[in-house]
Amino acid sequence: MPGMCTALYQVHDDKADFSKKADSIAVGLTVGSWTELPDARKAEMEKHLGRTVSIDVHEGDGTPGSRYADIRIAYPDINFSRDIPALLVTVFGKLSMDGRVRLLDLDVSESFRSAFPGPKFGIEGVRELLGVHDRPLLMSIFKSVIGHDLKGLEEQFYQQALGGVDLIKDDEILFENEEIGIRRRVAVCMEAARRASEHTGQKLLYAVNLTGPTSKLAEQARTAISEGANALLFNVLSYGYDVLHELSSDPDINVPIAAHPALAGAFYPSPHYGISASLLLGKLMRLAGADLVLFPSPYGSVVMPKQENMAIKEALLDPASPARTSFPVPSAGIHPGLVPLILRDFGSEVVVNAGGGVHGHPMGAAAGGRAFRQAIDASLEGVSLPEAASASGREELAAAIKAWGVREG
Ligand code: 1AE
Repeated sequence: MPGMCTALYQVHDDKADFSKKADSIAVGLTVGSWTELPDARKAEMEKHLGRTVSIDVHEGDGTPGSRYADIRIAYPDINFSRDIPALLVTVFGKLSMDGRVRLLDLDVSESFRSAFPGPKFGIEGVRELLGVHDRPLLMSIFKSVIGHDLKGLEEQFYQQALGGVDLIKDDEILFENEEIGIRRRVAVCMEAARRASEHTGQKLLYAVNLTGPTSKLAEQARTAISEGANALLFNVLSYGYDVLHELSSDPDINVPIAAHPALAGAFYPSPHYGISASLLLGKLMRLAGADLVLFPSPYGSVVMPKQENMAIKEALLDPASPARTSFPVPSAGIHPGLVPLILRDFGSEVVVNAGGGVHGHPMGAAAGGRAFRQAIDASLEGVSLPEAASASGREELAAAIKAWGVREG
């Protein structure tokens, strides 16, 4: 629809007249009131008026809570500036607190979208930086770093890198401190990456956690990059999508940005309230410029229903969007025994990501990375993990299977 952004809501109500409800949203979130306006004023306000596009009522089975409607409302672009905060406050600001209403999806107009260049690197750009085009990528999470000195951190980084991972990301709870502040951390970790690459022959991206006051983030990112940082991690939801957009469209911040989903559980899990996972962690993250997006998987320790997970993947990869695609990174409680499931559901355009599944390997973190790489290779060859693990040279995978087992489905 030209010049309109369209929101899809699910509204639960046992008795409501959903047609009235839709019109009250369309009017209430745009011109405020309509029928009471004199004709002359109506003519002036017409261009600002929201429109009910569709109402799909599901009467339910009569049990309380089973009746709902999917309601689509279109909002004229001229009502809001071309930024995500303005869009979200328009379509779901006050409404998010007004009854059992959930924002399922948003379709932005071409004009709105044109303000967002999207991911600077995307899947192809990240693959290009790493020189890896023929397999899923592997990321390891820097774990238990609080309380470590620089030396301990460097060693932990080196062990992860030695295992053949493609990316290492900071833990999202690692903030600035005297001992391992971003500048010092980047310097020693990138040196450890260089040493490890002499053994692995691989390139590696280190996604360093960008933290602190919003006004200092861009400067902090530039400092990290000047010390050699080649990727960033960002807790998007605690700062807001607009901050990600600012960082990702800053020409000086020319490294991929990985979006962490911290706080997402405050928005998506309810069937009645909040924002759907695919919009929150899929469409909006890509629009705001995330090159990689982490989210809970359907298989690990923090579980998201598979249908919602697949909807995030679709949003990140949707070819209908002109933006570069963002890498899906299903995470939390991932171990090598889950790799066949991840590849079955996500295909090759995925980053397998693990913290405990790397560091908790019985033979150490380097072996943890190798076990994952062996699991990825076996899955790509169509060989079952137990069979692959019985081959010589894959003792790391055998040990991982003994520790964590293999999930079949
Ligand atoms: C959904 C985010 C997962 C994450 O950030 C994290 O640290 C996971 O750690 P593990 O793999 O569960 O140890």
